[in-house]
Amino acid sequence: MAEIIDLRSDTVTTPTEKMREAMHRAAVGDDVYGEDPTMNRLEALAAEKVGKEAAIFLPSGTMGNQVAVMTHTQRGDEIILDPEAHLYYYEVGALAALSSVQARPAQGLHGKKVNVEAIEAAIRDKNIHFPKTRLICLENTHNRGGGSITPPEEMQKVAELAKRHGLAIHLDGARIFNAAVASGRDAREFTRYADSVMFCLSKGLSAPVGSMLAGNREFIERARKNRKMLGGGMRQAGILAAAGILALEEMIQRLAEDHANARLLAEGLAALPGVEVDLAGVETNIVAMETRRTGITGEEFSRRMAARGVKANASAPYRIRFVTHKDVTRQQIEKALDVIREIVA
Ligand code: TLP
Repeated sequence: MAEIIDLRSDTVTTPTEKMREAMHRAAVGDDVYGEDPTMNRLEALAAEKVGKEAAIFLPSGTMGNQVAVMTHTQRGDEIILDPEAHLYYYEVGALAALSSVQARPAQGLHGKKVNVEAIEAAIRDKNIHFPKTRLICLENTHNRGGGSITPPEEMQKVAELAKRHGLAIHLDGARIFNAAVASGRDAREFTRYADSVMFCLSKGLSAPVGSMLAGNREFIERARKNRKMLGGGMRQAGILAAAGILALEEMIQRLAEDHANARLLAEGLAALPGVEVDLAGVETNIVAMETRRTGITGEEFSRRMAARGVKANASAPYRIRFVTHKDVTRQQIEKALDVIREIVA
């Protein structure tokens, strides 16, 4: 079979041999009773990595985000987030369906400069007609922002605003370790400005399944109850936790390779006629390529690449998103560039 170069997402990464070995040997127990020793080890390690008191394992990042919102809010509350936030854009309307909260999108909640004024303007006062603003959601790195990093100093500004207004902050840190590695900072420098943080084990970190939600002990206790309500209480989940422990112990620093590959890809694309890449915006493992000037839609571009063995998704009518990860080599990036060169020629 011809080689497939899969740049659709870092979610496609497969577990390492060492993870499979560890899963095979994992000590397990019933995690709903809190008796799975491997899971207990993962949850403690995860909490430590992001500087929080406690953490729980969830089957997906989506469930992690939604359990967080459910735990922070009450029915009818309003939450402030970026209109491009994963929580709002890609989670099947779960905010409304599961937590009965209203989303208040505010522009510019991510990137080098956060629009603190837009957040402040979105916070409701006590007028009887208004819903209660309860929560601000941030996303770092920002998926639809092309993997952009929001520096800790910008998060701090949001945290100070939230504190003044008595609001909580949830951080969708699906790729927080990409942000940390790319900026040469500890993940805790980012997460200290959030009351709760979700991060994924099964994206760049390559575990087969799972995400973590971390926060203070009392919050995580209530989140555990909400996870159970959604059917997310798992039994011998140590099999999955074993891979998660390796994800956190061994797979973080190597994300730098994915970032170097993304840069290589971005520079190669920027040199091609017709397509456009904002090079300064490529900070981690995501590259957004605009196709409008070629006249080829994102969907059509995606089809033409797939026919030549390169997979990447359209993320807007004239945009392709490429995501680099452990299972794509530097050499494959060069090959992908050859394919794209053929298409735009
Ligand atoms: N993102 C996926 C798709 O859902 C778009 C991807 O391929 O990038 N937060 C962020 C910032 C994410 O990018 C994702 C996954 C999630 C949450 C949800 O994680 P999962 O897929 O585990 O539910």
